[in-house]
Amino acid sequence: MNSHTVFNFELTELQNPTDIYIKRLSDLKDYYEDVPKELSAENPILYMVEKFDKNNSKGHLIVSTTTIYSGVVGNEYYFTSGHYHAEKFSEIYFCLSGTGLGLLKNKDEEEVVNFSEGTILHIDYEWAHRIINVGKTPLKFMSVYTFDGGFNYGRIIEEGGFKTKILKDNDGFSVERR
Ligand code: PAN
Ligand code: ZN
Repeated sequence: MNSHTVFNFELTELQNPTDIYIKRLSDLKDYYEDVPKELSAENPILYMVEKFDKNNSKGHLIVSTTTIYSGVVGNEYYFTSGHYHAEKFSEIYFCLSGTGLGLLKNKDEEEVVNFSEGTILHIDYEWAHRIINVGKTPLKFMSVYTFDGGFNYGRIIEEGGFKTKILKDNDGFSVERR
């Protein structure tokens, strides 16, 4: 195994991931405005994360891919939880396939940016980040971030959550602010 190679573009796959996990609706139910009972019982997989975390210690980079499946919970398209980084370390997201949006939040300020195949998103460390799949196919992106940055999921909740909602609107989407 060549331990320096982490990604194969032809397969759009991480090589030898060190960790794989899935997130189901039950893990994110508090993030959605309306969770229909039937869907809650079905408990679909919303996204899957594969990580290549070679050293798991200070100073190292982590590479991961996230695949967000296509679908809605109530009227809201599937999205990642979103988080701030615990420390001042930025991140790069690279969209490999699919059609989506990035939602960025810095305290009361929120921004929506296009995030579809070919987009590279530079996420400044001050901004919480969430990706939403607004397409009919899975949206897959690569992220490159530091071990040192860490994760802070609680701060978004303390701030009252993302105020921007990405809703299904006929065949497309609409952006609403609460
Ligand atoms: C990403 C995310 C991944 C899943 O690797 O952790 O896409 O999203 P949530 O962590 O918000 O559920 C990243 O931003 N790392 O820092
Ligand atoms: Zn992050």
